[in-house]
Formats: sequence, C-alpha cells, structure tokens
Amino acid sequence: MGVEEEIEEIREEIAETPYNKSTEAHIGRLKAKLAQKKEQLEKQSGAGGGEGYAVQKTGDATVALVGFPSVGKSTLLNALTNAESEVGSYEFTTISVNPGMLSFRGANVQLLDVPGLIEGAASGRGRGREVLSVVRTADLVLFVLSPFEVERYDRLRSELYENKIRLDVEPPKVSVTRSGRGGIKVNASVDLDLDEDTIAEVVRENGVVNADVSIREPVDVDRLIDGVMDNRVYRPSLVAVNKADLIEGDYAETVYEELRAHGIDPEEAVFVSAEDERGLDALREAIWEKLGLIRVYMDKPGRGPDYEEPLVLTEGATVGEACEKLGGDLEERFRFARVTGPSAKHDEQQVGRDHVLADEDVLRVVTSR
Ligand SMILES: Nc1nc2c(ncn2[C@@H]2O[C@H](COP(=O)(O)OP(=O)(O)OP(=O)(O)O)[C@@H](O)[C@H]2O)c(=O)[nH]1
Ligand SMILES: [Mg+2]
Repeated sequence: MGVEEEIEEIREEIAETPYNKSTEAHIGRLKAKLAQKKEQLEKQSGAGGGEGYAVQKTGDATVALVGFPSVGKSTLLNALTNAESEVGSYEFTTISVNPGMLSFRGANVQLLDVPGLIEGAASGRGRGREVLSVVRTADLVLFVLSPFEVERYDRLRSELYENKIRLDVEPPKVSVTRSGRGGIKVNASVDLDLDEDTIAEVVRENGVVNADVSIREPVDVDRLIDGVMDNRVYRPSLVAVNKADLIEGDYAETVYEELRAHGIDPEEAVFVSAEDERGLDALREAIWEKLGLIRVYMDKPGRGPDYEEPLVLTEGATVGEACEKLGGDLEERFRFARVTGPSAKHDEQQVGRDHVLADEDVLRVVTSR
C-alpha cells in the first residue's frame, strides 16, 4: 500500500471513530500517525524540506499577499509600493513571485505577490510547495479578498493550515526533552483534558521513546501534535477587502455579515480600493501594527537624533539587539546606552543591553574607544 492510500485510510478511520474518553488515546495516535505519514509523503515527492525556495529577504520585514486570482493582488502591490522601487520578478520553476518595497515610517517592508496559491496547491506538490515556502518565510500573511467572494477565505486558511502554517496563535507551550530511559514522562503545569496515555501515544508516534514532556497550556490533540512536531510556523495575519469601490449601499452590511460568518471581525479588516488608491494609509498602518515594528532614532555624537532614517526593530527588542542590528564592532565596544522617550523613566536614562526599547525612543550608545 502506498503512503497516499495509508493517509486516506487513517483519515477515514478518524472520521468514523466517535470521539469520547475511551477513544481519545486512539484518535490521538491516529492523528499523530497522519501527521507522520504526510511528512513521509512530502519527503518522497522530492524537492526536500519545503524551505528550499525561500525568496531572498530584504528590508525590515516581509509580507506575503495571498488571495484568489483577480482579487487585485498585483494592483494592490503596485499601489502600495514605491513607484520608483525596482519591481522585478523572481522566476521559480513554475511560479513567479513579484516583490515590491513599501516604505512606511522609515521602514522598508518587502511585499510579495504570491499568485496561484490554490492552483499551485491543487495542481501538484512541487508547485504548491514553492508557493507555500514563500508564504512560510514571510513575517505576515496579508489575505486579499474580494467583497463578492469572502467565503473563499476559508479555503485559503485551510490550505495554509494543511501546510503547517498556523495563523494568529502563539506556538503551543509544549516541549519534549529526550531522555535516556524511563519512557514518556508527562509534566503538566495546568489541568489537561487529555490523559497521559494519549500524550504518550502522540509523542511515541513521533518516534520518541524516552522523553520528558512539559505542557504549560491546556492543549487539545491537534495543538499537542503541533507542539511535538517542530516544523510548524506561527505567523500573524491581516485581511484586506479590496474593490471596496464596488460596494454599494446595502451591500456593505452583507459584506460585514459575510466577514463575521467567516470569523473575521469587520472592524479589523481593512477596506481598500487598489484601483482608486483608497484606504491605503489605513492598510499601511495595519501592516505596521501587525508586524509589531518600532522605530528607534539613533543619536549619534555631535549629530543629534536621526529622525529621517530610524533603526527599525520589532516590539520587545532590547538595546543589545539594536546594537546587533547596527553591526560593526558596536557590540564589543558597548559600555552603556542612554534612552530618551517612551521606554525611559526620564530623559537620558542610563541603561544596559537588556533594556527593552519602545517605538520612537531616542537611543545613544556609549562605547569604549
Ligand atoms: N473596481 C476595482 N477593480 C480592481 C481593483 N483592484 C484591482 N481591480 C481589477 O481587478 C482585476 C484583477 O486585478 P489584478 O491586480 O490583476 O488581480 P490579481 O489578484 O493580481 O490576479 P492574479 O494575478 O490573476 O492572481 C483587474 O482588472 C484590475 O483592474 C479595485 O480596487 N477596484
Ligand atoms: Mg496578479
């Protein structure tokens, strides 16, 4: 029996088994086995790992535009990105990814127009995988929807889910530390619905016989499997509804209802018209927020703060990380820093490497000669 048939059989068995306490461990094992078999199938079909096609990353962050054909992805990319910025295309064996550079608040954000996600995923592994590997490496997934086909959002999300891209969730607080002996030991810091047998089955199915499993959130079987497998990626996502110029009168209410029906808060979705260039500032702002970018103005001796070209970092970045990004021998020569702005208790606060920076801080690094 081929792997594909095995996968089909496992899927059927899962579908046919009623879920209750006595079948839970069995279903857990089946789901873990299914995950394993899918992995095996991917390896067999060649082309390796799925990371191999990563588009060269440039700029401070990368956003992948994902949507069905003709929703206006290319038009939106052109409207958002600097007209002077160079727009070439990366030629893959079967797809092309069009990059553009969005300049906003001093940051350079690379947008990637990734056409054909659905065709690619449906038409064979190689092509789908190339498309997906581009999406996997992006820092944010921007779904572009047509107001007349909001329901297609589900298909996009499930395609990404099937391909190990988890959206808008933190990684599960699950860790598996292999040990020499003693079987699978589960250490949970929260009350779990899953029993230990189920957890052990899932871990063993992943080829681990002896391990300490630490669980720090109330996981279900699927989250547990995600936590045990280390090849899932976790990314934020954002929804843009394009062609808003075509929404007339009462139809707006219908679009809101459709959005809600598909788990999208209409307040969080950004309505734009790529063609009329409307709503673009709101979209840039939303992209910035979702990426969690912050600006730090470097105060260079004798020159004062550079407000024109901020150092762009992500929320939670420390002074040490700022030095790392600035490069050179700054890290070795670092003595202390002075921070003025939202993260500082007072102007010119003296801080060390561990100090967490905030948007619009002014930072001066004091070095040894
Ligand atoms: N009315 C209206 N039409 C738009 C808007 N944005 C794009 N279009 C039109 O929609 C059509 C498809 O736009 P594209 O940008 O090529 O769509 P795409 O998503 O890149 O399509 P594929 O490359 O085939 O995946 C074109 O005729 C655009 O002119 C918009 O905001 N309003
Ligand atoms: Mg296009």
